[in-house]
Amino acid sequence: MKTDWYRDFVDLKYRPSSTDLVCLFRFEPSNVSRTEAAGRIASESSAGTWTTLSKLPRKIEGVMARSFEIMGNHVKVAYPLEIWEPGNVPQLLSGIAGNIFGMKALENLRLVDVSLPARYTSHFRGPEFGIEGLRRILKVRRRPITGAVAKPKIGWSAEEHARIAYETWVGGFDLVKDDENLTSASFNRFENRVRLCSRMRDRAEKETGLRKSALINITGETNTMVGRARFLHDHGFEYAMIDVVTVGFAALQTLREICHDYKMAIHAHRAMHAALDRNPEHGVSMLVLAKVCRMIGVDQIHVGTVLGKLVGSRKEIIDIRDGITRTRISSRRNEILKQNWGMTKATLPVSSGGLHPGIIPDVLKIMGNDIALLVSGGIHGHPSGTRAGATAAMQAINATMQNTPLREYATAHKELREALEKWGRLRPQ
Ligand code: CAP
Ligand code: MG
Repeated sequence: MKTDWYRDFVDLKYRPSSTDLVCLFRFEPSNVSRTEAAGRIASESSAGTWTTLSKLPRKIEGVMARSFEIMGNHVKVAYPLEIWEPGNVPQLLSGIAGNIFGMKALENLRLVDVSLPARYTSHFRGPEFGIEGLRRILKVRRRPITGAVAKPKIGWSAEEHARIAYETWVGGFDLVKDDENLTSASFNRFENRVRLCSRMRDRAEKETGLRKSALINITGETNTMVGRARFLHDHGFEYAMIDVVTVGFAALQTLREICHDYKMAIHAHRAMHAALDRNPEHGVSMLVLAKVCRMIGVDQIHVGTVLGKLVGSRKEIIDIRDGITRTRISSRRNEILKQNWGMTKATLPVSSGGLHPGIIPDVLKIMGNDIALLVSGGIHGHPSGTRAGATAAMQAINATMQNTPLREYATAHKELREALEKWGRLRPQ
């Protein structure tokens, strides 16, 4: 007697419709055939269970996912749109990134990419501003947007923090950013920091004649974040920073609505992403996480640097960059699915982690100018201090945009010269 119906979820003749949501998985079966493994993935992530049932009405066929293309260890699965509740990211992930990752029949499983149909993405706002809008806020036309995190990560008082912010701004940077693990500490209360930074921002804007802003971390319990976003808005800040993986996508969706009401942009820090995506054989790729964040509507998100201190290959980072900035993406066998973002705005990629003036030209060569560069240790570690460090990084950007080698530019620019003397073209590990 047939005891399971996994193979009913494999249909190699099926061609997905324009409303199907399609996932690309890489899988390694442990004790079953490839075909059965592919069936199990589609089954457990849609309508199936481990055994045949005494009652299985015909209509269930309409809610079953189908593994429709098996290519070695890769499989494409098509999901009917009807099974996804409009505007519910946690529900989507409970399906396509849920129980399937714990199946004994699989040694490893990787959700490589998801193709989100227009009828699904249309229930989300997408970014409020997009890259163009962010550039308008800061009045920065062509060059990369620049920012720095106060370092050490935590320990400064709110007063000291605001002072570091001021030095960063007058050194030439557009943004200062909180670190991912700084929210509200006894020694640096969120409200104090916001108040003091807003005063320093006004002063820096007056002195430089340029727009300055901050990415202040509101991460916390959802209602706390709502209050903090309002507090930032009341102090004239255009952004709220959220650690999007640790707060969870439900909370991010709530905050996206709040930020819409306040016309604020969301800066997405991705702390904890590597717990999900670092093992290339298993887990959820950063590309998927970043696409989900674009769909919900973060305006900027960390994507990596290629050359800095944190993991991320060039190919992976370029694919993420394209996935969050382009309107149309074509499929690439076993690597990328096609995607049409329609009216969804672009999310600005943020490169951060171990950057300093000496490697800025290489990063820009890979990433292009439509990025935010966060240079933190790489300015606060400058021999002449934070302000000179920010100036040196801006000089490195100017040199790169003029196609002038850094060494040559440094002869007339002392800050850059000092930075190069300390770090050269070091690639931090
Ligand atoms: C960078 C950073 C960022 C990481 C995040 C840090 O500091 O503030 O959080 O870049 O990684 O804490 O390491 P430095 P990613 O500039 O001093 O290295 O962008 O890869 O998500
Ligand atoms: Mg950090």
